[in-house]
Amino acid sequence: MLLINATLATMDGAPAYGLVNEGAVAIRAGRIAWAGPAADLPDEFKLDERLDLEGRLVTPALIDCHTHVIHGGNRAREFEMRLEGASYEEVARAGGGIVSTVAATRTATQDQLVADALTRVDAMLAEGVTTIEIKSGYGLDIENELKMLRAARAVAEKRPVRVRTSYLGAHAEPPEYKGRGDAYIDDVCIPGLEAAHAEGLVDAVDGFCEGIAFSPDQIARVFDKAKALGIPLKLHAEQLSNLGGAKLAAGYGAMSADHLEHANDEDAAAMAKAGTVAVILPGAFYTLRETAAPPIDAFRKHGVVMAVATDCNPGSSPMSSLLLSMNMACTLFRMTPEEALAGVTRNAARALGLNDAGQIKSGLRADLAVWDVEHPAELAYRIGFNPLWKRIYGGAL
Ligand code: DI6
Ligand code: FE
Repeated sequence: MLLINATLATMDGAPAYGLVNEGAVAIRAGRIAWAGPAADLPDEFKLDERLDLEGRLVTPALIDCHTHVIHGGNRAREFEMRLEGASYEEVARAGGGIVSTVAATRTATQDQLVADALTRVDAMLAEGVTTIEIKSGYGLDIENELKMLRAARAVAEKRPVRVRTSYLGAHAEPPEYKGRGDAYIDDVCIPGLEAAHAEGLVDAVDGFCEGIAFSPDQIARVFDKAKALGIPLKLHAEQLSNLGGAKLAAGYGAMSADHLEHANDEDAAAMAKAGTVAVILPGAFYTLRETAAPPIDAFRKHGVVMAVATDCNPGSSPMSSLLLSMNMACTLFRMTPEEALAGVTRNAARALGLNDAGQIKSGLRADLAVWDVEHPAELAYRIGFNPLWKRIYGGAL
């Protein structure tokens, strides 16, 4: 298939979105065979099947690189409590929060979890997403962590989407291990990781390094096991306080450290040195009415690669719109629209360790989004408006 009459935002690292006016994209066998100005199109790519985009904008398809889209139930009641004045941490300490989603996730069947998640996944696909990262972390016992990861894999069988899983056994202490975090890590989290890995369910290992979750020492034990198994790492770090999670993640060569509202200049320097991507999650900042913003200037100064994601979860970010995340990253954190678009394409791919997506470049997967807009800044600019015209997944419309 040949896309003609296209404006391309290639996001290939060239300045100004890598914009190409009057561009063309040739797609063969699910890959981008050629992309560039139509005037330069070689004869061998003048394919018969053509799609005239009438000047519309083509970007790499979007990648949501941090979600908890598989979960049981919802936390609308907790939303009400927080509006009445309770903080996220108070709700968590009172047995609500993550632990209440754990109860709902444990009682749901795998099929129910998938069906429930598909309503949110469909909203993401409708905005041009073709790759979604999905975490476990609401099972918190071996069987239910496996159930969540199997449900995540099943999403990719039900919909045309690529799923990357992250094992998040170190998300919270389940009620039966309350106050016994070390025992939970040894008895459940690490054996659960081994079991999930043996079943081919784990693309990355994640953790929540926080006062209401696990300490850097506890996370390090999970990371040591992941390293021994050869699994790449990610970490929820410095979301509500600075415990040294970003430095820990960088020290282990993690693919990403996520949230980072309380990260500082030193953390940014360590992440830059390690090539650890900063995943910015404005939906959680907004929902929890946080006041400390992630240190975007420090990330820029040190050259930390920045991604943007929804953090779609029932508590701190009940949001399934990646376009809204882009808008929030700009308005709340003063990221530029170009940084936001790179954050959900090229840099999101990097946060997942994918080198075959996130840019319009020959050889990469033909995962593309066609938008009814004139300029790529419009994608971050409008609020609650979806200008997607067509989504192309592996070369198929
Ligand atoms: N940080 C978050 O924002 C989510 N998990 C995490 O580690 C929140 C998960 C939840 O509240 O259910
Ligand atoms: Fe998260």
